[in-house]
Amino acid sequence: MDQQPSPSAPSIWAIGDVHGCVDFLDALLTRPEIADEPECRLWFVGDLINRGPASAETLRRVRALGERATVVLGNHDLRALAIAAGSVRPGRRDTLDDLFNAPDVGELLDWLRKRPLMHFQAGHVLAHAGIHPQWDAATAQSLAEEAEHALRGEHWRETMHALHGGSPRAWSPKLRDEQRLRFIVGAFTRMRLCSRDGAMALGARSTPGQWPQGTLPWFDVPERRCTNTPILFGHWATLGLLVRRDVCCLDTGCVTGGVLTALRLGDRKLLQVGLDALPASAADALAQA
Ligand SMILES: [Mn+2]
Repeated sequence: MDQQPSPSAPSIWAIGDVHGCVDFLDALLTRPEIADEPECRLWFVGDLINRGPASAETLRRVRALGERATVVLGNHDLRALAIAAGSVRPGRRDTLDDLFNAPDVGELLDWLRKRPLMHFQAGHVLAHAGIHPQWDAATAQSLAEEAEHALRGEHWRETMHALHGGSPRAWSPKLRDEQRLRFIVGAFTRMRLCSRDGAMALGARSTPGQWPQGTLPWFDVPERRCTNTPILFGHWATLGLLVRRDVCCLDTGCVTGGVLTALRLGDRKLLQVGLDALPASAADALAQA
């Protein structure tokens, strides 16, 4: 499960937040480094949808990759599920109409809500926002499974209702019921800044240089537990590309004028596609969106 891939194993590419930008995704997947290895694996950091123009088509594209694709849930993926469950109303910045009006919306959302919150394989961890500093990989995996179970079952709409509301800032294994669920899901999908004791500052200004006093990125919290397994995450476009031994942020903001990034796990080769890699018609449509 957590072994390094053997030299003959297929490459694994971790891919940043797509946010409905299916043209960026298509351009990335046709790059020869990926297209010439049809067996390679594609790990998506979540937030496949919303904000961008083509949420339904993005979900169809990734779902069609079958076992080649591993997807973890992001906060925008959960937001679509919350809207579908009637827990929240769409806001001005949501661009999910193409998904909700799609003939296959039911299938696509059922597929989406059965994705995990965390994936641990080939000596790497994949999670949308990261791994809470007080959790080691095994603890995180077991907490992710608790929440995944609640999202996968037939009572998933009740789970979405329970997620709506304030989360405790500090983790305690004694948290129960919706407080526990909200903390777990918040850590995996929304965390950016924490205080030095590991309390999450959800909703704090997270643009570098504007962090509230006393907060720091979750991955720089002293005595963080999951440091021996590199963590691949997204969710933090203002932080942008970060490639360290222990953490890699791959959200490079393709939906806000940036690029879509892929990182190959074995040798950390980077691939990026920007507007200039798109067909002119797609670039025009995005510029007008
Ligand atoms: Mn996100």
